[in-house]
Amino acid sequence: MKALIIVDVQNDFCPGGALAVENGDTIVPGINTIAEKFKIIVATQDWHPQNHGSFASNHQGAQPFQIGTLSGRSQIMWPDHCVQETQGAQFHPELNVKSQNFVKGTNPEADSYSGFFDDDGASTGLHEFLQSHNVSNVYVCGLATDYCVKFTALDALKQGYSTTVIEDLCKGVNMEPDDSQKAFAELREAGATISNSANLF
Ligand code: VGL
Ligand code: ZN
Repeated sequence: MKALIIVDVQNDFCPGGALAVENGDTIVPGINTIAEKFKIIVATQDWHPQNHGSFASNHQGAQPFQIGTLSGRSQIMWPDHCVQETQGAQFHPELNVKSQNFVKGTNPEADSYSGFFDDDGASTGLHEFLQSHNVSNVYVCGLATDYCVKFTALDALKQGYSTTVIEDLCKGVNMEPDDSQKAFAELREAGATISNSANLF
């Protein structure tokens, strides 16, 4: 079985949001269209408590986009984003897809770029859900290419899924201008297929 994984298409990652990805909203119509090709559709949702340790605001003296530490691991200090129950954490209003949703980043002590496992190794339930539906092939799209899309697709590969990343339906943060290109290269290296929504299957 094939499954579509829609990563973090949430208001805070779209223009006007707290951690806006340039043109992040422009992928929404394309996701709505390809969703019609899938019977199994899952969506991940960054879903942080206000005291989350990835927020610069929760570390004395830290500025957004600096590197700090969280639970002994190197951690980018992000602006507050996707706080549970806020408008910014909601899916983009034009995302018009019925999906099984999985939240991540709920433990204040661990970040979770991956939709499968947080940095402490705790499962979101996504892997178990896909297994229970006999999914062997996943197609990944969403926000952001260089963080949550990348780490979700890398974990999918590690779990043994045949993994395709839909390049035109992803947008990146690009703290460095070529971060998205580097992410696609790394994913290809790890065994992912990088594809286009126009010729998926
Ligand atoms: C993300 C940074 C922090 C993402 C989530 O969805 O790519 N990036 N939290
Ligand atoms: Zn986050």
